Amino acid sequence: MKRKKKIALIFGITGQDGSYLAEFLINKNYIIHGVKRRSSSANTQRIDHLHDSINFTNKNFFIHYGDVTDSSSTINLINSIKPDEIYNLAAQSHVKVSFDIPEYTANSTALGSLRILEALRFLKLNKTKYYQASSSEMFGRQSRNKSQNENTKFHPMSIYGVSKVFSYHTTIYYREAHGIFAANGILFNHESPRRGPTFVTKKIIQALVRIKFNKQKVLTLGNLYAIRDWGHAKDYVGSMWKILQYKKPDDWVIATNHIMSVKEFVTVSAKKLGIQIKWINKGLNEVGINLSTKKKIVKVDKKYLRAGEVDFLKGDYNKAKKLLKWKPKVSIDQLINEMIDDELNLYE
Ligand code: NAP
Ligand code: G4F
Repeated sequence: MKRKKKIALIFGITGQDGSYLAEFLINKNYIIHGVKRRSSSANTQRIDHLHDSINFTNKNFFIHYGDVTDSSSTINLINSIKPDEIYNLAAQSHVKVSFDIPEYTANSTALGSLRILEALRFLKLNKTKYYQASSSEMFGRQSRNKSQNENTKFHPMSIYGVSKVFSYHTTIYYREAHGIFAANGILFNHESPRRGPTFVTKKIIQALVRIKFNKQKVLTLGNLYAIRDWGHAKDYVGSMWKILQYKKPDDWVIATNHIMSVKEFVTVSAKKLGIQIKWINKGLNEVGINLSTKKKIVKVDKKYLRAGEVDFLKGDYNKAKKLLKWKPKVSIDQLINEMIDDELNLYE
């Protein structure tokens, strides 16, 4: 007998992770429903190519308007689709922006998960599995040189981080109190050519390529000394699926355990583009000079500094490695190469 195709509902399908997850699930033969927000200009660039994909037909890919700040659309969608798996990737996901729009951030990033989980409880869909996109930003202020794992205490430093802690605990609450298969993936920073342009990796690579082609003079950054554990988004969406296939719902750190500072990321990326940077001065006066042209190409501006900063993130993903058999496949070096190549393609 032919096995029934699984149905996945992805909130946040138009984002970096949503688009890779949709590709991943297409290859696993899922029927995919994605939720997009209404916007005044196109916001589906990351998934438009999927319409031409070999495995795609109008019978297995559906996009719906919706918004996780809107309870009625959320419950109506879940009720009509009755998915086997829900991936909640929807969020106001920019940490710095959460300082400017804290209330909206809490409404989408914190209460969004509550609306979805409460819909599952209300509709008695107790077979539907729920994935929550939790974040290493929840760890917040931590001592340096110590990896964070599933037992590390949270100390969020932004309303984004606080909102993610709310969603993390809400997920566990629905699991323990209402028996829903609800799991948290605590993902460390993950990037790709599809990363939004205001996140630091994409911003750096876009600017350095523009500088190389004389389209931009200077790259202006904030804290050069923040350290992150950067992985590849394509790798990480596989862990989301594995988390929902595990025999019981649980909470999982997903990371690479390799770290790099923002400053090193600039230096390494520039070198790959044939630009040698010499760093001089300190603090807000620190600048990066292009050794061959002697021109200032990197500077610091306090407008990019954060009221609450997370200085050090390094993930210990041993639990996922042991039980989910998940490990990262793409190194930071390969990630930077891919992001640079993608950017260079625009010019060549
Ligand atoms: P992203 O590119 O910013 O995508 C966020 C998605 O959420 C977009 O599809 C966005 O729609 C959608 N969205 C925003 N507000 C919404 C709302 N009110 N209702 C419905 N959808 C809404 O983020 P990402 O990098 O793919 O990350 C995916 C998730 O993982 C996010 O929850 C993020 O917080 C979390 N996370 C990310 C990382 C990382 O390093 N990337 C690490 C840990 C956790 P538009 O396209 O219309 O904006
Ligand atoms: O690229 P970022 O904006 O990412 P951040 O704040 O770590 O958040 C990302 O990762 C989280 C997981 O830990 C996700 F939950 C979240 O959704 C998002 O995907 O900044 C990285 C670091 C920060 O310390 C920031 O202060 O880079 C520093 N930075 C320095 N100059 C800058 C800049 N960040 C940005 N965005 N822009 C700058 O000019």
